Parts: sequence; structure tokens; C-alpha cells
Amino acid sequence: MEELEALRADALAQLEAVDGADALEQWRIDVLGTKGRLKALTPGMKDVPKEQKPQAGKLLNEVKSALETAFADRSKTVAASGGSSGPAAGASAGTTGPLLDVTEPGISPGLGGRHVLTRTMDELAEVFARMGFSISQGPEVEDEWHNFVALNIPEDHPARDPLENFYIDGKHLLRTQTSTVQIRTMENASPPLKIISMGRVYRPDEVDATHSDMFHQIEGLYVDRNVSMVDLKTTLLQFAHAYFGADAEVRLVPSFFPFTEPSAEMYVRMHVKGTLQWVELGGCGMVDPNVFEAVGYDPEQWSGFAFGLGIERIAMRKYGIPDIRWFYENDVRFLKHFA
Ligand code: FA5
Repeated sequence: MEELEALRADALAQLEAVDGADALEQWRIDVLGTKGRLKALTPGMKDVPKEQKPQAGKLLNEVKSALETAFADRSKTVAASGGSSGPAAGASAGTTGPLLDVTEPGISPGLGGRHVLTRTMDELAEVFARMGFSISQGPEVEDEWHNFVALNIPEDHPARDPLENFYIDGKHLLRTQTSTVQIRTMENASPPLKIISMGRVYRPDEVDATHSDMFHQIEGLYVDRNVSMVDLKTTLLQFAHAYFGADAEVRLVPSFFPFTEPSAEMYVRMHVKGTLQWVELGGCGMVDPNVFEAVGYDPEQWSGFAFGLGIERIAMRKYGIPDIRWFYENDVRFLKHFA
């Protein structure tokens, strides 16, 4: 019985000093294991005088249970402090179970989202698809024919000044407008046709809150017999209603573009920061007969309208984005807000 008491005191003191899961496991083997110190005292029970046996048996059980409880408690504190060799060490410590709880919710992998410009383009494609427009595409590096000549922009026009464009060589430049796709589409297809085209355009404009030197446009082109300004305004009105809401209004203000006649600027009246405002979104007009001739369409037979709108400007209005530069900075807070 004295030996049992000595084992209890000694083992508990050692347990207190145990450092880490490996040492704890070693303590368990030494003290409670099948060849451990407690087990080693059991054979001695048969030498205990008969009258003391019940007392000795009771003490043996008491010491065993005290050591097991102390071990379980110590395991919890070792687990909480991380142990020394990770979950496996805790798992082998026995009574406390594994440190890795597989039923805990995991860390979900971060999912990407569409950029707000991509989302806007998807929305625009859907609105115009419902009106019967299909999608056409063209290259960002263009020749002078598609960016200027076929669009009725003559050699001496200020828009062709090298300072107004990103020329790559004497004959090629980054396109300044998606109107180039009007030409490419008409060169490759016979009328009637009804297309939109969206993509990047480049201009050496000074960058500020509403201007960028790279931005996106959406181009629309409808060619058929007897197309009129009424078709143009109706289409733009339907777009404005579908995209900005049923109370949006459209106003066409006379303007000039070499490739349309007559030409207009498109304004939409919509809610901006709680007040109704007229907002300019882009240009439009009836396709100039010279453009039809450049692509081999007979202007006596065919007529059409075209429009070109700034996609950033549309998205800024739709989502209340005050600065165009935010689209390109890839600030995670901005990206997450719209994801
Ligand atoms: C044009 O680019 C014509 N191609 C539009 C057109 C197409 C007219 C078909 C007639 C028929 P403009 O240069 O105005 O037009 O540009 C159209 C729109 O692009 C502008 O209203 C504006 O919304 C956007 N935009 C123009 N410059 C910038 C810029 N630096 N940064 C951001 N958006 C711009």
C-alpha cells in the first residue's frame, strides 16, 4: 500500500511536468501501460495479509482511477496547447480522441467572380439578343481602312492625327472605336443584318475620373430596307427601359460623325444619386451612303442605323461607380463588392 501511495505521488508529479504529446504518451506507457509501473504492483496483491486485502484492493482501484483521470485532464491541456507533433500524436494518446475534428466545417476555397465590366457586357448582350441582335467581333489592332477610310474619315481628318491615336506602324493602330466592326461585318455578310459588337478601344486621352486611354464600347448596326430614325430611337428606348428601368427616357441631340448622316448623341434620363439627370452614353445615326459604298452595299436599296456607346459609362451609371479608374485597378474590395 505504501508503494501504491508512492507511485501515485511520483506519477502525478511527473505528469505535471510532462511537456508535449510525445512525453505524455511515454508517461502513459510507463505508468498505465500493460507493462507499466501500476501493473507491476498488481502481483504483489497476493502477498498482502488477508485482512488487509479489501483495503489494498480499494486503494489499487483508487490510485488507478486517479492516475487515469489525471492523464485525461492533462491530455486536454496538451491538446489545447498544440502538442508537440500534431494531430497524430493526440490521436495515439488514446482517451481524448483525435485532435483533428473531421466534422468541423472546413475552410471553403475562395471562388472568383465575374468582373463588373464582364457582367455588364453579359447583361447588354442579353438585352440586345432579346431584340434580335447577334454578336459580331473584330480585332483590336486595325488597319487604316477599317478604322478610318471605310468609315468615311478622310486622310486630312483631325481624328487621324498620329497624336490622337496609338499607331503600331505607319499603317496599323489600336482601334479607336468599335465602328470598325461595322465595316468588317458588312464586308463579310449580305444585308439584312442586325449585330452588336463589344470590346476594347484605345485613345491617348488624358486619364481622369470619366476618361481612360483604354475603355470598352458597344457598337450596334442594323441594315435592312427602309430602316429609319424611328427604328433607331425605338431600339435605344427599348434598351434604356430594359437596362435602366421603365421610367428611363431617351433624347437624341443632333451631332456629327463622318460615318452617319444624320448623327446624334444619345442621352438617357435616369436616376443618378436620387435625382433625375440627362446622361450622355454615346453616338448614333443613320449609316452614311459612303459607308455602304465602301463595303459594296447599294445605298439605294439598303438603309441602316448604327450606335456606339461607352460600356464603362453605362456600368458607372447602373452601379453608381464614381471613378472609371476603379475598373482597372483590381482593388480586391472593389472586385469583391461586385462578385
Ligand atoms: C464614337 O466612338 C463613335 N464611334 C460612336 C458612334 C457609333 C457614332 C456609331 C455613330 C454611329 P465617341 O467618340 O463619342 O463616338 O465615343 C462614344 C462613347 O464612348 C462616348 O459617349 C463615351 O461614353 C465613351 N468614351 C469616349 N471616350 C472615352 C474615354 N476616353 N474614356 C471612357 N469612355 C469614353
